Amino acid sequence: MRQLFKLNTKHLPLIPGEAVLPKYDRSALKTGIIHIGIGAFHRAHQAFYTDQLLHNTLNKGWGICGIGLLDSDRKIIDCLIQQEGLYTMLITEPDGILTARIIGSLIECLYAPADPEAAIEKMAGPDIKIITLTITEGGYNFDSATGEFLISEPSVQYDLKNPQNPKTVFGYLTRALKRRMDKGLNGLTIQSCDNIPHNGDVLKRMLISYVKEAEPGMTDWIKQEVAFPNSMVDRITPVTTLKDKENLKAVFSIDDACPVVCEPFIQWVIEDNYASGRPSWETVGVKFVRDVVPYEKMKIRLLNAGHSLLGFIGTLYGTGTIDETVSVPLISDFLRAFMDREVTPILGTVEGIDLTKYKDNLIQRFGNPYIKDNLSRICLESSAKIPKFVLPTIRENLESGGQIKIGTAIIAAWCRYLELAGTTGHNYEIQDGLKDVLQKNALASVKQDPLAFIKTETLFGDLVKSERFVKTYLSIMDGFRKYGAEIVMRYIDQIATS
Ligand code: CS2
Repeated sequence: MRQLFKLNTKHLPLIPGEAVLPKYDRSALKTGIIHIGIGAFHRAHQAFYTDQLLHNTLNKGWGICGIGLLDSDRKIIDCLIQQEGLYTMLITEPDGILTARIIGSLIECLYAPADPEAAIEKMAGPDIKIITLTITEGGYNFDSATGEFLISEPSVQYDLKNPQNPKTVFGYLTRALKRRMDKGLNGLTIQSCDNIPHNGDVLKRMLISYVKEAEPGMTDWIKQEVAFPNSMVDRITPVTTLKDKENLKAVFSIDDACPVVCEPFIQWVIEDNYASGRPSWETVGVKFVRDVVPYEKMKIRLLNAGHSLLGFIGTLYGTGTIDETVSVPLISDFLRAFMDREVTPILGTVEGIDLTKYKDNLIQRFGNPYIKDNLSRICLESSAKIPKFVLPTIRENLESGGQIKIGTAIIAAWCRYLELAGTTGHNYEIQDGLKDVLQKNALASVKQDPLAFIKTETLFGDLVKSERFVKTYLSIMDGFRKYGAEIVMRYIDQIATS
């Protein structure tokens, strides 16, 4: 039996040679970045890029402070505090080779609900140059159909009435920015790292909508002093399992209560628009560009939409993980046809990217048999994902006369997935902020009005007014209900003729 080392600063030098360790003096680092939402994705992505950067002593002002705003963040924050911010990133190559790297860039962690004032003061500190966010696609609080900020949300209303004790990211940021403004500090950069088209622009619009209500005198200062770069982020990061933790013990002698697992691929493309300087992330592989739009469009429409296709179709077909789903030739052909026929024609050229290779590589990434990415992770919060990942592709194709069959099949599969949840043989649960509305409308589309699901206006807007979309949707829906996912995929061209 190997000797195990509980992960903390004291044990770092004792960990045997196979794991890559932070070789810089963590006690000499200063916090220059705050990250809100320190889930697995941030820890496998931005914190890793920053960890590489910190090996150069010139960068010691760019340590990260992780802040959790949600009750559900408490567990991970407690765990990271126990481990003094240290955790392991476990990468599995498609051939099964494991690499473990202990990440040292997270130097402080705060659970904001326990002490909102401490979190606000931290964000208003003079050394803080960048606040980054991974708050999920749903965290931006806008109406998917209109793009408007949802000011009437109860948590937003609560923050407007309790500015010193906020709950939402908008309440926290506003309070911290106000303090920076009052102290006469310079502005900073607030950077979204979520899968939303034009994520920086969206964040700016949402924050300013909130500020107009909460602190109307501050909007000009924000427009002048705060930068909101757009960025495209990419690394597949499944939920960590007990087995991953056991592997870490068995192979690397590390006893880590909160490791992250991820694929080898990583990408971050950012618009070079910062208010108070930035780390030289380009030295560790980040790409800075003038316009990130083509990159984010390519990634969201191919990878994230591809994931959603696999999530719903796989669940209906009976598979459990992404790699298992994409290993069914019928499904991977269906996915590839979606990418080639419906997405590629609307992407145009993306500088420096060979789209055919990008798609080949995506299917290989999905197929990595050691990345057990559960379909349940992919399907959760689909109401915040589908309007950004899939619907814009259908809309653009409707406009240009392009094909919409497979995109529409993703929507029909989503409805079928909702209808079947919890029935015999379909033992899965819906996890979605709009669960009740979604299920109600999906079930109503079986019994009362066949269009009830796609009439959900906050998701689909006026898509239901498109005759071609409705006709395609109804025939595919009928195919799913009568014959199932396999037949729909096999005969999609015959089933949907419009
Ligand atoms: C996934 C993403 O949440 C989802 O549906 O598509 O989390 C995906 O794994 C990442 O964006 C990969 O970069």
